[in-house]
Amino acid sequence: MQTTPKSLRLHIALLGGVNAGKSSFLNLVTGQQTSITSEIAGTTTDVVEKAQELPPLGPVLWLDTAGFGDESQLGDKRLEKTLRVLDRADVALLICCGDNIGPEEKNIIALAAQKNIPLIKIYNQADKYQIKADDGIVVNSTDLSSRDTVLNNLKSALIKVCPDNFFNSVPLLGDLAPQHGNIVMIIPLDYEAPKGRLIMPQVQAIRDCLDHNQNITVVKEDDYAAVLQNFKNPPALVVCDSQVVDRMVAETPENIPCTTFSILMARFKGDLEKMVKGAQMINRLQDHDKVLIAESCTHHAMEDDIGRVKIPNWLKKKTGKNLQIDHVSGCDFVKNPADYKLVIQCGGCTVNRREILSRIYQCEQAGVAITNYGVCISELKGVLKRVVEPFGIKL
Ligand SMILES: Nc1nc2c(ncn2[C@@H]2O[C@H](COP(=O)(O)OP(=O)(O)OP(=O)(O)O)[C@@H](O)[C@H]2O)c(=O)[nH]1
Ligand code: SF4
Ligand SMILES: [Mg+2]
Repeated sequence: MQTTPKSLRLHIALLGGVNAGKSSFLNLVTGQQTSITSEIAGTTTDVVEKAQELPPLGPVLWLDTAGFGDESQLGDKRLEKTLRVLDRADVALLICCGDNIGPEEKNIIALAAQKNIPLIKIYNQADKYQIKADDGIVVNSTDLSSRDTVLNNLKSALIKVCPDNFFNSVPLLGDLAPQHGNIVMIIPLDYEAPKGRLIMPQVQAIRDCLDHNQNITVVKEDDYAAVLQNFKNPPALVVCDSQVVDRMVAETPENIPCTTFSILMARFKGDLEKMVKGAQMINRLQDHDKVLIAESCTHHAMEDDIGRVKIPNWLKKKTGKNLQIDHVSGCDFVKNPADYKLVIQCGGCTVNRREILSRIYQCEQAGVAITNYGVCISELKGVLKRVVEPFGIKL
């Protein structure tokens, strides 16, 4: 954990027609040969990612893409990958040849607007073309001596358009307890727990409590009830792994707020209220309804995997219905979520907030209910009402 995880970086996509100079611009701003450039159209064939610190903005992730208007045989496949970048970009930079806004550029502007992604125009190749437009940053990407000026102009443009939540993101849990308040975390160490470490949501929760000057007690589920007895005053909050949520609720007096790590992530990474609303669909599922389980990474599934095995089994048991359950994993999401009655999204620990919001948006557009693992598990175990109370959500 020496470096900021990818998922917390501001994702900046470099978009434009083939040969506009996207990769050259990336190399200029990163000050190194990050991406291959050439005069051959279609040089960048896949998304190139590069992490960088960009003070005062903080950590960013550049996403160099294959250009629009690639006429080659693989052009459509490359474009499909570029379009997917729009599902995780926080900001888009449109790299233009001079100030030419042709059909490809207009298409990119429309796509970014549709997805609500702020866009900054970069008028590149200023040494070749006369640039009249004044609504973008004028650049010659081959002039390495201009790096500082370009970076300064870019930073001020980014600060103007950056999404508010990048600067003022909701804390993971620091706002749920007072300063110096006591927070108990219940972390089971079953065979699914990685050897010798904690998983990212747990580490992030501990860090967030320290950032908010809160005290943390970490226990295993078998010790929780006894440890609770040791508190002179009740703790301000208890957080557990979803797998033991029913036990935590049973052992936690009504006056102590409690929730799960996954529910904290559902708020931090997306929209908790919408995920809670989506979970209500579980009780309305009918025979032959299709349910999609969407995982944001391609981790190696364990024998008793939560998404592959546990949730499908609990879902079938709770509903008593004959459901068709499909899975997707990684950056891919279904083209048409309307085929499904319910989408159950994973916690999304490896992706950014915008990517989860984009999936929520696609489901909303298609009129499909979406929830996430943590919310779904709590609903399936009959304790959702209790674990969303700390967020002021009433069921
Ligand atoms: N004169 C000049 N040439 C540039 C500038 N920016 C890029 N080029 C040249 O234009 C050609 C294409 O640049 P790339 O950076 O590979 O363009 P790209 O948009 O990444 O292209 P694809 O990956 O093929 O879509 C290269 O030969 C660059 O050296 C610029 O500002 N001025
Ligand atoms: S929560 Fe999602 S992104 Fe994180 S490890 Fe699980 S499947 Fe991967
Ligand atoms: Mg390129």
